Amino acid sequence: MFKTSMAISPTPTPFAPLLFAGDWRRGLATAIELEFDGVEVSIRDPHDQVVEDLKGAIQSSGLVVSTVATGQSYYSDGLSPTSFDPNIQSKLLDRMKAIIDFAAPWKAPVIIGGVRGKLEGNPIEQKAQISRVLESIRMYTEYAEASSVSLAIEPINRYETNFINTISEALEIINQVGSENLGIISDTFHMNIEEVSLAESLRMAGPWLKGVHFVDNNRKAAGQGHIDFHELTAVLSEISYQGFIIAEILPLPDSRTAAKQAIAFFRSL
Ligand SMILES: [Mn+2]
Repeated sequence: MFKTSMAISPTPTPFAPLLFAGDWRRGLATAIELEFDGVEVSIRDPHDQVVEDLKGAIQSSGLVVSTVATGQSYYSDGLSPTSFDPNIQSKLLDRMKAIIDFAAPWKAPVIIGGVRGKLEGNPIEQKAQISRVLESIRMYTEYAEASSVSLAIEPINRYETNFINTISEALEIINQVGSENLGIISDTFHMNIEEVSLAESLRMAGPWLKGVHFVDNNRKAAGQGHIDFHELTAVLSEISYQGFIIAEILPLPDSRTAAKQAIAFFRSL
């Protein structure tokens, strides 16, 4: 049986696959009530008091932080390591360090998903953006090493970014960065759009796999669409996956119902 987690956010977000966004007390209470093992926390500004409050509450809850998501810095504040602006780079580095500190007590992997932004301009400019991203990831991983935290690149589908859509593209980046504490978070919603075979690409992620967003093709709870999760859990067993299966799902029809659907399905696997 895999450890289970659901993704919450202490801050309200625009349309996003997060439960109880802006109401972490209800999110955490629901995760405890439904007996999830952990929560994924999506953090915008780690210096917000609400993040400190949430950290304390999780520590006294008996739950753990499975993973930490960082996309809000880009989606809400436009901070991305592709930027040529040193002020943006240093503001983001400061945030990533504080997010790594947040993750440290649980050694929870910190996700490099939406935060990496998008490549823009001509091929020469895009090459420079990729170099800046590689350099930034190196800095994040170096900082995270001291607290045994990993960073994890999440491939995201082409309609949301033009940079790292597949597991094999993420593996290429990992190879170029060359840090021991850099891996992959795979997300079955994105994989369903991008990968030739979900099972094969999950197998390929194998030893680098730090987390799995188990979410259906319609971004609802696993089991509410047509992805074959039984096939995928067989692969996870085969690769001796020790991490969490995480419900990073749309709050449909509402957060509580979606969380209940997710945990019921996870238990059926
Ligand atoms: Mn995801």
